[in-house]
Amino acid sequence: PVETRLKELFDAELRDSDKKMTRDELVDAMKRADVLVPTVTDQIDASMLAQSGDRLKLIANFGAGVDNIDVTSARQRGVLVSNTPGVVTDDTADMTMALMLAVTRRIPQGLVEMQAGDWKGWSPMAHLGGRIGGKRLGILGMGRIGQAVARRAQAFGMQIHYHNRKRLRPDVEAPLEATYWESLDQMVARMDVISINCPHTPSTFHLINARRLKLMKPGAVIINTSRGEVIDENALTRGLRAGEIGGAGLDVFERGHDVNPRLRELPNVVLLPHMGSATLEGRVEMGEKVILNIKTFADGHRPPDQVLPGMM
Ligand code: 8YV
Repeated sequence: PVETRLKELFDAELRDSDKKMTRDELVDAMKRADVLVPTVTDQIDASMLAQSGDRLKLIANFGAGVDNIDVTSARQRGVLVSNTPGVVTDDTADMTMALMLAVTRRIPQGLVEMQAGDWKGWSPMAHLGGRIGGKRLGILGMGRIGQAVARRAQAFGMQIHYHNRKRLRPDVEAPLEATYWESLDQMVARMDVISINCPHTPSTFHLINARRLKLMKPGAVIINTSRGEVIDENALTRGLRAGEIGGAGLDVFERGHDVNPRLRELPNVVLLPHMGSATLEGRVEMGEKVILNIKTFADGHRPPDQVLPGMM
């Protein structure tokens, strides 16, 4: 569908979406194309841009996060960058809640028990998890997705707290009844659940490091549907193994799909293969956004979702 539209509209060379392109293949594509459509697994760095020649004019990222692209180098070379914001918001926020409930209500444990045919029947003290209603949720990054998580969590009866580069405007914050924490340390120390919803940038890399993980309340849970690099994954694994952290729900990892094997062994951890935005509807809308960005650019205007250096 999106592929057919791309072919109809442009002289498009389609890739095999299941196959990761090598660095050389990407550079080769960048040399031959006016527009490149990378996904989260395609790293476009400064040296690749330098090798790409003068033809490439737009990198229309298939995804909201642009940490796979060196946006500053692209800008310096006059290559525009666009992304697909908005259309991944609700799906990613839904998955954040799904992970939160999966960890706190022990859904995978129940599933495994049922699949193994091990269920011996109902008993009052079996399968007990923790209730999220009434608990404090600390959202790190109160952008579109963070706010969508806040709205959902509020409906579940959670108390909403957040840390962000800046406090939300009252007209946005008021309906959310969210408490702003200027100090991330102070927020981390007081939350029952922490949700990572900020982009990965040089200033958010390992924002949740060993020191901050140690500040977490005993038994608190951390959820990440943003980018793995925001958490020091080794330190998180140590904290979970030591029982200092109550649990984790992770959709993203520090080294892409190379997941720390120790994380996989932990009972209080739910891992998902980066599927936060993976709905059919969402993927179609992402494709439409990419097409709109390319079409607008081809018509001589700035793409509506242009990303500038420092914007994320
Ligand atoms: C996508 C995402 O699956 O939008 C993002 O930033 O991480 C996901 O929605 C991925 O980026 C596709 O390239």
